[in-house]
Amino acid sequence: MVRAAPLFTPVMPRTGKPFSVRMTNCGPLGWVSDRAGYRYQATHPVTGRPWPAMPAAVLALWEEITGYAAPPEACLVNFYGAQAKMGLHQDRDEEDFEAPLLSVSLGDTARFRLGGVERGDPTRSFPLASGDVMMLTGPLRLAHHGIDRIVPATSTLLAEGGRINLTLRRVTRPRS
Ligand code: MD6
Ligand code: FE
Repeated sequence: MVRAAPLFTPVMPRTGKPFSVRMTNCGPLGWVSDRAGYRYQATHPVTGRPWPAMPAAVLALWEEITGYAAPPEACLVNFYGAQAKMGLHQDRDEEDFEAPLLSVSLGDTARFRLGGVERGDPTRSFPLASGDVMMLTGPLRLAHHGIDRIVPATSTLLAEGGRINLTLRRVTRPRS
């Protein structure tokens, strides 16, 4: 998949500061960030090509865990080297906040931080290890969250180390 849609380095809106995490996507829509802002789009920001299809196993996992009536439209793939982290944020670029968010962690363990809907709410942190699947739904759908750090050499899944996280999202409101 990363052969068809290479990892790119997103930058922060306005400032252009690069993320430490590299990204790609699969599915009909992909999440991107550049100086113009955060958004979903149907094509890769560097190659201009449509994102590769979502693997059947990923669609099946969404169906099994979320039971949501419509399939996910975006699978964001985050790649973390040993030094990468992700600041506290909400996932709120979707139209549909009714749909859960589903994440799959692969490779080295990460220290995940979870807060509340308000930015100043208390936070707690816990490890996400390779194979962990986490759903943010209900009152946690809009909770702040981030990755404090990667714990190096905690998995042998990726030959060169690091961590991959898949985040599956429904972006548009399914029509009823
Ligand atoms: C990560 N995850 O685990 C970053 N977002 O690398 C997220 O930003 C995330 O894990 C929404 C729902 C679940 C998540
Ligand atoms: Fe997120």
